Amino acid sequence: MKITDIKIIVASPGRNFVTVKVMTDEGLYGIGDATVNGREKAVVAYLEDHVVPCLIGRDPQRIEDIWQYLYKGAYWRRGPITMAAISGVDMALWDIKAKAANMPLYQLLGGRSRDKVMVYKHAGGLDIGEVVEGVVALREQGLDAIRAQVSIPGLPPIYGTGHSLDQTAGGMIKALPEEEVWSTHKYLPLIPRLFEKVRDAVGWDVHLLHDVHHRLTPIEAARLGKDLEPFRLFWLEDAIPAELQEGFRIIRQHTTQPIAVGEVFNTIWDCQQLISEQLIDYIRVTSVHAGGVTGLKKIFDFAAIYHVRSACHGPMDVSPVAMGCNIHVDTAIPNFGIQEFSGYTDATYDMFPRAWSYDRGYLQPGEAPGHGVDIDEAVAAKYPYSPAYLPVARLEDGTLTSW
Ligand code: CS2
Ligand code: MG
Repeated sequence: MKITDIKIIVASPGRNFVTVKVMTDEGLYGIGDATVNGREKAVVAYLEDHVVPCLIGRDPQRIEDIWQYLYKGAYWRRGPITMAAISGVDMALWDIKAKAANMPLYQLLGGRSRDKVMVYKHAGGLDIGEVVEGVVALREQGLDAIRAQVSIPGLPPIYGTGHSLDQTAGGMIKALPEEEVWSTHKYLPLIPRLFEKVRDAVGWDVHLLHDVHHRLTPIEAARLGKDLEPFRLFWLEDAIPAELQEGFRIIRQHTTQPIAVGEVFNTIWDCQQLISEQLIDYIRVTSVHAGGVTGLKKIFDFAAIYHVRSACHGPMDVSPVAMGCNIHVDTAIPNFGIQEFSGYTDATYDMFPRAWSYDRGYLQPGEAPGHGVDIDEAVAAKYPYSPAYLPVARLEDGTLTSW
């Protein structure tokens, strides 16, 4: 089998998506996701100028070899743009291989390890009462795991703290980056109060999660972890930026609160220390940003040795193609933890016909050969690229800060 052509399709049915379509001389084709939110065109250029020309004529069945060729062969290793490009190609090649085998992808990964894939969805609001209502509503919709986020009184709502259920993340995603204001001392006492009220409303038989969006220092995160212990959260996510992996030791020394991190990680090297020192409990890498099915499987297998469980990142900017790959991996691995699932716009669902399905808090990969997700190029053509950026965050005195 030979690769004859590779198309890069960019479309915005709500969020911008970069989709890779690998064609072969045997008529089989495969689909991959290569989206990096807010930097989409950098991946398109990397793919079109530097990856596609090198792959024409190669055997698409040599998935590992092509992965190594793109990773080691570039000399410039890792990084979100390179790894998204590799991820998009890798997903498409696994799709082709599983279609050629006439099997759903999870069968090639070892078969089912579970009957269904548990997801969490998000409840947000401008005040605690509104968040509680959102959590109760999701519980009624069958969710066994719910992330709760609230706006900070005295500050305008910012990304990931208020309403985040629509495609613009509550109006925080703009054609140029919005500048937001952050205050740790206003935030820290608020979150335990939020979870006290949520527990009062929905009880203890539901998993509750919280995302800090990298906004704290290690000792602040340790404080928050201790304060949240009475409410037994499933996890505290992205409490600190993770460039400094040993920062997590400080959090660990102070609290038994389970810790999750990894949505911006690209390779095993971004989390090797976090995993091998057992500084985290959930690793949140996702197929589109961590090297495709190949990269994800290697990271999760490594994590399994250290009792770290999987938790693929799955917001609206991870396309239904990557979501499909995640669900197949989630179904097959022994150390599955949870899958984030925000859902998509109707236009996004129209653009990506798929075998996977969602029902009352759980996902299924479906039984179609391959990863089961396709792209309708006629639908994609109706939704051209539209610039969209995540916000930036400043302290109240104007200092630029992490988020
Ligand atoms: C978030 C995301 O899903 C999450 O946990 O952190 O909304 C994240 O901010 C975006 O995917 C960034 O592109
Ligand atoms: Mg997050």
